[in-house]
Amino acid sequence: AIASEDLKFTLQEVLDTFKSCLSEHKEVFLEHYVAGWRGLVRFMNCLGSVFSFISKDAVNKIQILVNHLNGENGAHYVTIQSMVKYELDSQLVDLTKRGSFPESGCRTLLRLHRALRWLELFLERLRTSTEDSNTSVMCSEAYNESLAQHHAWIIRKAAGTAFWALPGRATFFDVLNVGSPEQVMAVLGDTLPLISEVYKVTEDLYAQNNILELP
Ligand code: 1Q0
Repeated sequence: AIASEDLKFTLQEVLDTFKSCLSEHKEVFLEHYVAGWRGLVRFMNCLGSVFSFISKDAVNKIQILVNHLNGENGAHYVTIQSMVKYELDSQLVDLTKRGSFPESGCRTLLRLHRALRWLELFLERLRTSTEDSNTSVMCSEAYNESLAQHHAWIIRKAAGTAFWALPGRATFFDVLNVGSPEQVMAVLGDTLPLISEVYKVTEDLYAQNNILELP
């Protein structure tokens, strides 16, 4: 296929990537986690330039994690579990205030993890939506229930403004590139449980290690 085909986003593909995140022992492979986010960012880029301040931050965080993965201590970054253990054991994480380790894997991944909760809530709303549902409303409700609680006023304001630029449900489904609305619903139904599971495994890990509020 030609380049434009390769660039084409498909929801199925991204969701499959999240599927491959979990090992049989419920470890989360960082490489696949990051690949899932890459796909989401590609999708967001199709939605227009109002979202570029969001995708810039996401890309930046993805890159930080990729650098850890490809770095000399990359072997410790294969799974989120091994990353957390390594960084905490080696005291490579700022626990109470920002300082020496602004790019720790733990604090960087936590930001994406919180965004994954937004995605879960948003996709759940999409899955149960009807023809006259409003994507901007679904998106801001999901945001207010999740990420907004971790964002300063100015960011909430900017995000809220961007949400109004979201395309309507029909266009949105087209961009997802899966097929008919029924097929979109089916793919969402199959994959949401997987995203929820990745979210839950990560959440439990962070809770056990008491690192859910890293600065
Ligand atoms: C489609 C609309 C996308 C809406 C995404 C909602 C998230 C809004 C976030 C707005 C804030 C971004 C600006 C930077 C914020 C940072 O301050 C913050 C904290 O980091 P730090 O280093 O300052 O402590 N960063 C974050 O909270 C990370 C935010 C990452 C957001 C990644 C969003 C990726 C979205 C993908 C769109 C997918 C569309 C779904 C389609 C279905 C496909 C399965």
